[in-house]
Amino acid sequence: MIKEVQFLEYTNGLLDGDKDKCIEVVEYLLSQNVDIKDIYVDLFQRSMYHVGKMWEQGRLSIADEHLGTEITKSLMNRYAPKIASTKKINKTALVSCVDKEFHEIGARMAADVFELNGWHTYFLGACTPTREILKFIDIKRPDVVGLSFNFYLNIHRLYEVIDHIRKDYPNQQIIVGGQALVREKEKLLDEYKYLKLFSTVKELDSYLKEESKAN
Ligand code: B12
Repeated sequence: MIKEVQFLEYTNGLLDGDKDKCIEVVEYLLSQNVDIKDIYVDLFQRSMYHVGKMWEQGRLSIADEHLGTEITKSLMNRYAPKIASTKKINKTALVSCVDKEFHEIGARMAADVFELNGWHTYFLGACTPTREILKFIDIKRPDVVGLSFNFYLNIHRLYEVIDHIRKDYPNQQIIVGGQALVREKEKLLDEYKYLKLFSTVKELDSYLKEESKAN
C-alpha cells in the first residue's frame, strides 16, 4: 500500500527532475515489501497521469514531461534485474505498441508483469509496424500477443493489426491494454469476442494467476 505522502514526495521529485528523490521513495517502498506492481500502477502510472494532466493544462512544458518519462524509464531499468530473475515457465508473450503509438511505458509494464509471472517476453516497444508484428509472430509463435493502444487516433491501426493477426493466425490469443480503450471497449468486446482487454497491469496479473491455477 502506497501512502499519499509517498506519492506526493515521489511526484514532486519527478516534477523537479530529482531522480535521487524518486529512487529514495522507491527504495523505501521496496524495503517495506511493497509489491512492484503497486509501485508500477500506484506510483509510476499515477504520477505520469498527473504529469499528463499538468501538461494538458499548460502547467508543464514538453521538456518537463520528457524528463518525467525518462526518469520513469530509468527507474524501470534499475529494477529490471529483480523482474528478470523470476523462475520461468514454458510460455511466451510478445508485447508491442501498435504502429504510430509512441506511448511505450504501459506496454513495457505489461511485458514486465508477464515476466513476473514466469513468462518469457519479447518486448518490441513503441511504433511497431503491423507487418513487422506479423513477421515476428511467424518466427517466434508466442502464446499470447499483447498490444498497447493509448492515443485514440491510432484506433484504425489497432483494428488493422488485430484483423491481420486473426486472418494469418486464427488461434492466436490477443490481449489489448492502454488508456484509449476507455472509448472503444464496448465496440471491441462486441466485435472481437475472443479479445481480452485490460485497464491496468494489476488486472493482467490477476488474469495470469487465475489462468495458471486453471491449467
Ligand atoms: C509521456 C507521454 C507522451 C510521450 C511518450 C513517451 C514514451 N516513450 O512513452 C510522448 C511525448 C512521445 C507523447 C506523445 C503524444 N502524446 Co502523450 N502522453 C504522455 C503521458 C504524459 C504519460 C504516458 C505514460 O507513460 N503513462 C503511464 C503508463 C504506465 O500508463 P498507461 O500507458 O495508461 O499504461 C497502463 C495501462 O493503460 C495498461 N496498458 C497499457 N498498455 C498495455 C498493454 C497491454 C498488453 C496490457 C495488458 C496493459 C496495458 O497498463 C499500464 C500499467 O497499468 C500521457 C498522460 C497519461 N494520462 O498517461 C500523455 C497522453 C497519453 N498523450 C496524449 C497525446 C494527445 C499525445 C500526442 C498526440 C501529443 C501531440 N500533440 O503530439 C502525442 C501522440 C504520439 C503518438 N502517436 O502516440 C494524450 C492521449 C489522449 C488519448 N487517449 O488519445 C494523453 C492522455 C495526454 C492528455 N491528457 O491529453 N506523449
